[in-house]
Amino acid sequence: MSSLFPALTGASAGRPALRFGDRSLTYAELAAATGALAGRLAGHDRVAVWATPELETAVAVVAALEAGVAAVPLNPKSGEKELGHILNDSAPTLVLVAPGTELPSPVRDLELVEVDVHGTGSAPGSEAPADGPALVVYTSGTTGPPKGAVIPRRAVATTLDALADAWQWTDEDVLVHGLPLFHVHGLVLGVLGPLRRGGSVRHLGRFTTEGVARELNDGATMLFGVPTMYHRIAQDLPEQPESAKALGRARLLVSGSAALPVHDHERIAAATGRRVIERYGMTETLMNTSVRADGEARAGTVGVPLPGVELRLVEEDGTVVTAYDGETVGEIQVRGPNLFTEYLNRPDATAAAFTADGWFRTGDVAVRDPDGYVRIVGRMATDLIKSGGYKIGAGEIENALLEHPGVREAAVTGEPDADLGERIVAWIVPADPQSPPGGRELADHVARRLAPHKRPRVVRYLDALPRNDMGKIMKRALPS
Ligand code: MCA
Ligand code: AMP
Repeated sequence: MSSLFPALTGASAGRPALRFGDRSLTYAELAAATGALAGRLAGHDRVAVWATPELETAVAVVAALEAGVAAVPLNPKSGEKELGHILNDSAPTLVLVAPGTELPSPVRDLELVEVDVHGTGSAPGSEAPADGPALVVYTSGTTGPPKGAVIPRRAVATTLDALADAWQWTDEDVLVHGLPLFHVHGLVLGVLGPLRRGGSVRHLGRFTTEGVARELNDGATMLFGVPTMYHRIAQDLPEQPESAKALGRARLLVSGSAALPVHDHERIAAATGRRVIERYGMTETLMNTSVRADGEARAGTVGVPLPGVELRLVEEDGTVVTAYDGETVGEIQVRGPNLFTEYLNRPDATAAAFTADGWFRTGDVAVRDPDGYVRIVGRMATDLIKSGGYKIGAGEIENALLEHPGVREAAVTGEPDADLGERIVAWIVPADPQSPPGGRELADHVARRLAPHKRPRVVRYLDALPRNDMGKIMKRALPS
């Protein structure tokens, strides 16, 4: 029996597992397809997955997990520089793709294996160890290229079981979402979650309010989204009374990856009669806290620690906060079986991420209400930007901008944005003040090298960047 996905070998054979557009697989079909592919993958160490929002991505990742092989999901929109870094760092031995996919260099140089979603076979019988790697997911830091968080099989299993407890998530649930499949939210929670429960997922390919409403009217019970998606739903509902009714029918509306503004919470509650609940997680920790299905859905909070997760708040001087007063602020530190094991090839970064007594430093700053509800109030690093639910490091974009011949100096900041949460702003000192590079050109430059979601949405030109006596850029002194 599969330890991560019991339903693959259980009594669920004829039940629907996955649906992407008009293509779907039952558990029996999924078991056959992943079994065949797992046989092909056995003996490999790490494989890449070209993570388009398609059936093939789900089959590829489940097959790798069944084979005990670590999967590295790749953003199909990543630019050459970002892909080059991830492939160099993770060194996959092959890449799994949907048939007919045109791959850009440098992925083209890998051995390519097309995923057959109608394949038949059975997975190798041996079980991989619980602390073995399941996924390597790349996540941005404040400076330098993204780091590969190695997520063990144990973390995937425990986080999904903790969420099942918090959300009363069962095999009766049908999840709808339109999240990308190369991050934890869309892949681990949004695909592996329903499959671990023996329930099903319907992926929209692309998020729209209408698509969500259609599925909720047709038997879906839960919705997962980032705040930008809920913001867009809140904007659409006044003109879409039918969508409001459909959302009102959902058993659970869950938001995460960034804070959902209270205004959007309230607009959705007013239009649908249902409250969105928030959960809080990170690539490195999977899920830490959540509002429980049977708890109070209080806007502006991320609920209580999940079963098995130890959470503490620590002040800047190292004092552990003991107060539950809704006021005393500290960094969230966590411990538990939900954590990653390391940043791949980065022992320095791994060591820096933990305290001496083994707590992971999240960098998120919070207070705790008297009943234990956690309220995130900020982030320690101003150089981390959350835009559309994506974590984006300012340093990475600055480096890309500095590679443009028209840029002499560059600084990147995040600015509040009603739709994206934060938007990326590039402050540029042009090489030639008479003909500065255009905003569109710089956005395309970053999108081509890194990824479209990392492109600056606003470009501002300066004669010089504000610097302190040591020559360090003072971002707080940039004109707002
Ligand atoms: C625009 N596009 C471009 C360019 N400009 N492409 C190339 N070059 C350019 N210069 C394309 C974009 O790729 C996109 O394509 C389309 O134009 C629209 O772009 P944009 O406005 O940026 O995007 P959007 O469609 O408005 O996206 C909003 C979104 C998205 C759907 C909310 O931001 C999103 O999917 N966010 C989810 C992030 C996420 O899952 N985070 C989880 C990580 P196309 O439309 O074809 O894509 S956090 C996590 O995992 C932790 C554990 C947690 O707690 O959850
Ligand atoms: P990532 O590394 O992309 O997985 O993003 C993790 C970060 O997203 C966390 O450190 C938080 O800053 C943020 N985050 C995730 N969920 C929430 C939430 N519900 N509310 C506020 N911030 C969140």
